[in-house]
Amino acid sequence: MRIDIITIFRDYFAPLDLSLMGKAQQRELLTIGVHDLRSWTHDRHNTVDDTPSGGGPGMVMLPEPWNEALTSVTSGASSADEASGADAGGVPTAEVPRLIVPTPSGAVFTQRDAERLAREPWLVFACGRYEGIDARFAEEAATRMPVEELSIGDYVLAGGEVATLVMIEAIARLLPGVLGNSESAVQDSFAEGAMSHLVEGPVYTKPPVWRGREVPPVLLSGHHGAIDRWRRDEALRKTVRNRPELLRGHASEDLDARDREVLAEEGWPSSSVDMAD
Ligand code: 6GU
Repeated sequence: MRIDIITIFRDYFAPLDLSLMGKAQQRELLTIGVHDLRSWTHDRHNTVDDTPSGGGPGMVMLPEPWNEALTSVTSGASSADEASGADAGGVPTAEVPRLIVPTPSGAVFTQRDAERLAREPWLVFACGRYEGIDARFAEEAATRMPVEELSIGDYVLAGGEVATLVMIEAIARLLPGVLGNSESAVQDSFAEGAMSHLVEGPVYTKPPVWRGREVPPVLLSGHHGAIDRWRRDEALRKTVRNRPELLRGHASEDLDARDREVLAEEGWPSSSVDMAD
């Protein structure tokens, strides 16, 4: 997968060279280019924003630098100041990328979106700051490529950079070969499948007793059936306590008799599991 990021703060993306995503890049499973929006300004002050039309607080990003940046990045040409190793280089893996515009007014990014976007060959992230990017930029881009506005949750960040890091990490760890066998993504909380409505329960390692606290004996029993059942019990308990909305409206046919027993112990009204909304 190729990812291009357009931003006025390239330094935000230094963590992409670390750990999992650094290794994915070294192994060429992922190619990331980070581009400075100001490279596509033409005035002495490298202006990227102006006052909002109609008045109001803050500043709005100008559509023209964004359009020039997107045109340049998507035609494979790199700007002069990026010759020093920042350019993703190489031939794009698709004719046209999907443009992601991170914004608190976008649709909420979920594990389903991470799974869907991990199947794309080429993504471009347009990181707005201030009060956002002039809406005509996304309209214009949409005549040339698919565009989606995405938020990472119901709170407001200072710009799209951190949200972009979050989305890229969620996507990159799903790319084939990025996670080792030992850290498979299929069992994650929220991963598609039978357990997608449950968060994961607690985990333990060595020593078996630490400061008088035991690892639950079933985990040391070697009985895989009993271990799986215990893990599901704990996942159900934690979901009721921390994320009841994940269970609410969930199809009751996915719950067995033991599930219902555990939920009842947690004080979960059995009738509400059956309310499919
Ligand atoms: Cl994508 N951007 C900003 N600025 N704030 C956010 C967000 C994005 N998602 C949640 N809050």
